[in-house]
Amino acid sequence: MTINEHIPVTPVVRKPADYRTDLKPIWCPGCGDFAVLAAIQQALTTMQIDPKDLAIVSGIGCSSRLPGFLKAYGMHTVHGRAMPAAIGLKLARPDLTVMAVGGDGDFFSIGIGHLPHAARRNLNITCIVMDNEIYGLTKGQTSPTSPHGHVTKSTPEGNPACPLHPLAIALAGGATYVARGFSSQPKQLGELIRKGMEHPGFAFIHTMSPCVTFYDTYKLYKEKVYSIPDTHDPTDRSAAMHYAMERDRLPLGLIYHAAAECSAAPPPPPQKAFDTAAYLSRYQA
Ligand SMILES: Cc1ncc(C[n+]2csc(CCOP(=O)(O)OP(=O)(O)O)c2C)c(N)n1
Ligand code: SF4
Ligand SMILES: [Mg+2]
Repeated sequence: MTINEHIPVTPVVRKPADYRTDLKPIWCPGCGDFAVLAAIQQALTTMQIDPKDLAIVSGIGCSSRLPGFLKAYGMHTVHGRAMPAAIGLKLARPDLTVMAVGGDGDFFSIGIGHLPHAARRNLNITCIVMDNEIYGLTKGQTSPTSPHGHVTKSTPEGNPACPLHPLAIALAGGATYVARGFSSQPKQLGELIRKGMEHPGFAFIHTMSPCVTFYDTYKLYKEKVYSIPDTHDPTDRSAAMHYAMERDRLPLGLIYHAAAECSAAPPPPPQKAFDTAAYLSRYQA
């Protein structure tokens, strides 16, 4: 018996505030991203994740400032590249819980090529999009989720294009967990994020997160949102696609969750040791 066995060990119990850094968000008062930050803190607290085991990666945008406000490893990368940076990080450090966060411009405009590939590889990454249907940071240009006809500085005659369907893109790519939350319902959002983090494959959480300064959609969203009924079978991808394609209403909750046997990322194929000399010989004249 050692001396240490007589010393009672008090387990560390982390509270939501323990996950916050001293950096104060410079988001506009009322920005939906505050609620997303709080929902992530709620999920981390429920899971009691140790900040040293967590990495949060973002692109560029108001929403992409989020990693700075949370105690974790953080990477504030370049516009549209949160996902490739998160993929590289996850491959290099599979022991870390990895989250990729950012805005609709970041994930669906310049960065759209990366999302379906991360989804089809089913890497164990939680992707949280804060969708305000506008470019907030650059002062209110039309984004790929802005409504048809929307008048902004970049579309003074009205947006000529129709918005894309973020949930459908994630589903079509093969994401094994797909959900939607709303900043005005942070408790539900926190639960959806927690379940996404616990999911062993690629989790996509679409958050309706209004920009009060350039496109205040709180009232509009409150009229459009509804809860996905309990009768929905989340393992049914066709039924999930039906919810994903809705435009006039905004279904909230768990849309798709692959059956357990399809959830986990596939194991990598067996690797041979890399033969540098043989590889370089291919380039010899
Ligand atoms: C390569 C590149 N192109 C354009 C920009 C300018 N830019 C910065 S953030 C942004 C869009 C931000 O919109 P979104 O991702 O929706 O984030 P939000 O600010 O709305 O949260 C743009 C176009 C940039 N930083 N880098
Ligand atoms: S400009 Fe919009 S998105 Fe950016 S912090 Fe302000 S309210 Fe939020
Ligand atoms: Mg945006």
